[in-house]
Amino acid sequence: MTSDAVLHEKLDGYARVTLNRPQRLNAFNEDQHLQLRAALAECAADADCRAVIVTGAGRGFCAGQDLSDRDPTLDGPRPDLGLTLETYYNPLIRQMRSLAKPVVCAVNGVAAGAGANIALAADIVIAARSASFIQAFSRIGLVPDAGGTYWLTRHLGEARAKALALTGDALPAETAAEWGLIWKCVDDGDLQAEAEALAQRFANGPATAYALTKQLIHAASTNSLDEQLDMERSFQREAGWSDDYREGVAAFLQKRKADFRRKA
Ligand code: T3D
Repeated sequence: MTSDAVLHEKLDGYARVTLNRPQRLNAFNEDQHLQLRAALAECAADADCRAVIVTGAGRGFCAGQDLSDRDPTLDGPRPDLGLTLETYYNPLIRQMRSLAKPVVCAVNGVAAGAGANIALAADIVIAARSASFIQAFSRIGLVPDAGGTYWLTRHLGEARAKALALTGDALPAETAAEWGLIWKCVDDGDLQAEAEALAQRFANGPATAYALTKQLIHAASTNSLDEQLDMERSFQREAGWSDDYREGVAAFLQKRKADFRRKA
């Protein structure tokens, strides 16, 4: 890998990972996939990194698969797109979901195709007012991937999921926020500052509780209430044994701000 298809900045307790192929609206080629995966793996392994921002360079967040890598009109066997998903997109989505740290996606512009669904794989999605989410797949004869049918159906319900997926129409960021597909929409000029403030807050927060909370919420959509109550009991037990709990309660009782980043 010789290009800078992904930029990885280590900041104060958190990292910013920027998709960086702006001339193609940060559409994914193999290089960008591999660099993003490597950056996220480094964030996962780095104890000083307690939250991650994913964003895009230039006027778009990500336009999904780089279609200039494909030419289905050429003679020869038809491409196996399932292989691309198996090799690149599915591991990426699983990596983002299982990262034991909050992932904030700052959607700086259009998020189309797999680009939209990669954004939705983050824990918290903040979008610039000018951004939009496009399930562009049907425009080129494909089905939503990178978790699109999962996120849309769970967050929006079948009616809106089907309409967005079948039409491929753009969903403006403001509507995405009103519908509960994303956390919030902010003025373009405020986007990066909002994402940074949130990541900084997570960097200073209780890391164990965040990691456990992510898992609980992921499990909630398929667990029964009984299963979820049992899981909460087990995870609360673990949280209660953490240094963060000790510090959180001590700080409360001493009427001071908790310092979760202190060295134990
Ligand atoms: O292996 C597999 O293929 C399976 C996996 C599939 C996953 C997928 O993501 S499939 C869906 C792929 N993505 C798309 O179909 C979206 C294609 N892009 C667009 O529809 C439009 O670009 C947008 C709606 C996203 C934005 O439109 P607009 O008018 O703001 O920008 P533009 O002028 O179309 O794009 C700007 C440049 O980016 C342009 O290059 P140029 O003409 O200035 O040299 C355009 O060609 C390039 N670009 C945008 N999207 C892609 C792209 N180049 C390659 N691949 C792209 N996906």
